Amino acid sequence: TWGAVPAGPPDAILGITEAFKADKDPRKINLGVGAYRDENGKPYVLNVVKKAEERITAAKMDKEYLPITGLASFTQNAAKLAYGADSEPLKQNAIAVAQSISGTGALRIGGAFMARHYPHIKAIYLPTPTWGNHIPLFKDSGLEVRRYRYFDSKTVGLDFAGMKEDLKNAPEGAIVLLHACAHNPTGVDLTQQQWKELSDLVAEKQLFPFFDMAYQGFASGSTDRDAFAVRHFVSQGHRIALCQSFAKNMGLYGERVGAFSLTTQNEEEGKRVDSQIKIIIRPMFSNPPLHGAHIANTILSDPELYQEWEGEVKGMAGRIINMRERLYDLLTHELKTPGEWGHIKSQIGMFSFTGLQTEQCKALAEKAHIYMTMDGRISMAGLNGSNIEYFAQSVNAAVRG
Ligand code: PLP
Ligand code: TYF
Repeated sequence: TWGAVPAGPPDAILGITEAFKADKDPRKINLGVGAYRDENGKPYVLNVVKKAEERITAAKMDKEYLPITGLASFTQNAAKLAYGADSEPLKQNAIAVAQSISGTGALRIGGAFMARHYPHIKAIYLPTPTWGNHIPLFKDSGLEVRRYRYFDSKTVGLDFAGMKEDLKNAPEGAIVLLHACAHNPTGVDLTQQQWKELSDLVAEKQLFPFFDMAYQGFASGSTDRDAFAVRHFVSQGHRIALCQSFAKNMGLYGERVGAFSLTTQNEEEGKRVDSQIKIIIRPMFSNPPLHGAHIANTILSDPELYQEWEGEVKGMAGRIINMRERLYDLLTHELKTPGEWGHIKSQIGMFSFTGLQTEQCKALAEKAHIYMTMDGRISMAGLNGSNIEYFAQSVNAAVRG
C-alpha cells in the first residue's frame, strides 16, 4: 500500500538533536533547538512550575475533559497577560480565545480560521527568514504563503525599508504574520517607533495583523515590555489574531500549553467567532490537554506565584544576555576574530543569527562537535560558563578557515 511513499527529509531543527545525540565527543554542544538550558547545560523546570504542580496534586483534581476551548480561567489569564489588564477589547468581553496545543496548535487553529472565514484575500505574508514550520503550517491550513523582506544580511539587522515596501505592495486586506517579539531565527526586532510606523502602514493598506508570540518575556525579561507590539496594534483599533505559547516563558515545552485569540468588534461578534473556533477545534483535537493548563493557570492567577514567575523569566532572559556579552567580548577582544560581532549583543531573545555561512556551520559540527542550524542560528541558551570559551575558539577557527 505504501510502496509509492517516498522517505521525507528530517526536520531542519529537530534533526540536529539527533545528530547531537549520536556524537560521542565530550566537548559536544547543542545550539540547535530553542529550548532553555541552565548554567549547567541542563533543562530547567521553573520553581513556580514545581510549586504549581504541588498545589495541583494536593487538590486531587479529576481528569474530566476540558471544554472545547479549554480551561476558561486559563484562557482569560492568558489573554490578560498578552493584551494587558486594561485592554479595551478584554474589558468589553470582545476577545474570542481558545486554549491550544502550545504555539504551533494556536497557529494551526488560526490558519484554519482564516482559511475558512477571512473575507478578503487568503494569502499570508511571512517574513524572510521566519520559523521554518510557519511555511508548511500555513500551507497545510489552506492559505497561500507569500513573503516580505525582513532581515538584511549585509547589516545583520532589520531591513525595515524592504519590509515596508513589500507590505505596501501587498494586495489590500492581505494577512501579515508578525513575530510579536524575539524574532525567530534572527533575534532582530522592530523598535517601538518602527512598530508604530508599521501599525499605520497596516491600517492604511487594511492588512490583517496575525501575531505569533512564542517568547513573551524572553526578549526583554519583562512580559509587559515584550507585549508592546500587540498592545500598540490593539490600542490603534486593529483587529488582530494572536498565538501564544507557554513553552519558553514557563518552560512548559512538552506540556503543550498555548492560546489562540481574535479580537472582535463587540461581545456579540466575539460570541459568534467563538462558536466558529469551536467548530474548527472539535474535529481537529476535540479539546485540549488538562495538566499544563492547570499549571499555567495556577501561576497566572496567584499574585505570589506570578511575581516569582516574572523573576524567573527575568533570570532566564538575563542569563542569555550575559552569554551574549561574554561571547561578544571573547570574539571581539580576546580572540580578535575577523568580522563585526556587535549583532551578538544587540539581537534579543533565545537566538542569535551569527552570520556564519553554511560551510562554517558544517565545519563546526564536523570538527568541533558543535551543532546549530545551517543558517547560522544558535540557541544562546545552549551556552554557559563551561562551554562558551570552547565555542568562541571554535567559531574563531571556523571563521579564519
Ligand atoms: N512560533 C515561533 C516563532 C517559535 O519559535 C515556536 C517555537 O520554537 C513556536 C511558534 C511554537 O512552539 P510551541 O508549539 O512549542 O509552542
Ligand atoms: O528551535 C526552534 O525554532 C523550534 C523548537 O514542537 C521547537 O523549532 C521544537 C519542537 C516543537 C516546537 C518548536
